[in-house]
Amino acid sequence: MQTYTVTSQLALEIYKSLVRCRKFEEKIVELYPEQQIKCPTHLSLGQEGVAAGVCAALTNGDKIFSTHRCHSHTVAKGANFKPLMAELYGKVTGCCRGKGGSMHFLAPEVGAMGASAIVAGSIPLAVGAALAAQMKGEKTVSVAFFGDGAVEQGPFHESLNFSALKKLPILFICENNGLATCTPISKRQAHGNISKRAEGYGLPGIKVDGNNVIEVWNAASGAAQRAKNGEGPTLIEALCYRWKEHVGPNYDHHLGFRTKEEVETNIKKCPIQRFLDTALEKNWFTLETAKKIEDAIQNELNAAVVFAKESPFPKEEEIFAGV
Ligand SMILES: Cc1ncc(C[n+]2csc(CCOP(=O)(O)OP(=O)(O)O)c2C)c(N)n1
Ligand SMILES: [Mg+2]
Repeated sequence: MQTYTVTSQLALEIYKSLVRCRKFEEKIVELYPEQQIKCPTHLSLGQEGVAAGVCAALTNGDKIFSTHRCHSHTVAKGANFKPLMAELYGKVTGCCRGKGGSMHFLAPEVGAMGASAIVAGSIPLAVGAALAAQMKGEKTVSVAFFGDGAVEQGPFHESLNFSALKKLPILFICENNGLATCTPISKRQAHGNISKRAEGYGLPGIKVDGNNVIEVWNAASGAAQRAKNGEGPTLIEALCYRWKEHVGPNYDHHLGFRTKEEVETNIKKCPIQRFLDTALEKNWFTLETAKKIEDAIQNELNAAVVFAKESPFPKEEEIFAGV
């Protein structure tokens, strides 16, 4: 695999992206108990390295498609906080005019084309976008984000087969957090080696450490280059860890399928802290710059919360519009 060079500018962009993902969801954890956000929210706290690493390898014209766990993907692709936060509050200023909620984020102006809560449901949409780009002769890629649970669904297999056959410009990004709801992968698949499945369909499969943002970015950069060169799709399996419960702002070790110690050990492997340590060590930027980025993002987020809370709900007469 080719190794790309990280510039200071890229490192700053990645750090900004990581912190935007993290702070957006930390804000949800803080606000959820107020019970003004009514929709269920699947948080990707701990998994941000995958979203930020992949999206850093993409251009604005590249398109991503996401899942029920779509916050970080949409934020990392460059979405404005305000319509996302308003969507969580069910407000008319939300990205789906308040009717989609947490599982249906989108920001088409930056290439975040939407999310489906049907497991594996958005993979074929990404394939369709890749086919359209190929037919139009556009030099863009399409990205399907999905979880390890989606690998057990038919659309995953059909999508890999068709994309490899047609050499479509698409990246299949599996966020393997080892869980589908509360069921570990060892109880669902005879072997959980997801990147290996690519071989059977005739495309490359790469396994990366999702806590290592640079490794994710590097693999995605190579795959995007390959796709844009007309060489076809790549499957990237990024190993990651979901810190919070399947859906909601709390921890879930009391349910008995994983221990508190396991969760704590994995939180210590935080992708953001790891990236910051590397960035400081390599002098990509200073701690002072990192703090300035964090403060600016906090202000942007606070303004989004005010915007969301002050925005009106959709009017009753538009209840059936756009659904
Ligand atoms: C077709 C379908 N079956 C079942 C569900 C219920 N469901 C929602 S999320 C989920 C688990 C998905 O696991 P995974 O794909 O690994 O994503 P993760 O939640 O770990 O990010 C299930 C079974 C659904 N939404 N769609
Ligand atoms: Mg999973």
